[in-house]
Amino acid sequence: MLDPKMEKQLNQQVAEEMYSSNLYLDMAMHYANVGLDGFAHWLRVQATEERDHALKITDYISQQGSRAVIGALAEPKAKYDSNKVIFEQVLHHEQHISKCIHQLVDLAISLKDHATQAFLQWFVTEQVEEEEQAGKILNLLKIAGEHGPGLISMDRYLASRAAE
Ligand code: OFO
Repeated sequence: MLDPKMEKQLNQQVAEEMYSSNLYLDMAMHYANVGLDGFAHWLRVQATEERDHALKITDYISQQGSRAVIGALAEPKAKYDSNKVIFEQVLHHEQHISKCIHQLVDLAISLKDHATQAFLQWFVTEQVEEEEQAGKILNLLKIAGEHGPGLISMDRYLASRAAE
């Protein structure tokens, strides 16, 4: 059984992951609308991953004999001024998620909840990868530019992302 504080914060993280999923899905819809199908594909895969992250946490909460909750979600808010602006938001959002995960680890440590600490290590490692991926795409976008052959190459590159 989880400490009520741990249960509450894990459920908040479920909402964070579900919000991430909707945010990336909304970005995917933007790209589908402007005809950059590779960008749309990459973000759809990311949205699915985020939902999987949420379910990984709900499964853990249930496994611990506590009640997982799917709460109300805010409407995703993103700015679509340019590709650079969009992927800056992806990176900033992942940095925010990393902070949330680290706060969860801090709470697990303070509660001497070794099981939750061990469970959260997967997320700590995953966030390093997520920030790296978003940062790489942002750098490539700065090189490729917002239009022309560079952007088309980027679109092809992002289309090659395998669904996990
Ligand atoms: Fe993109 O991060 Fe989930 O955890």
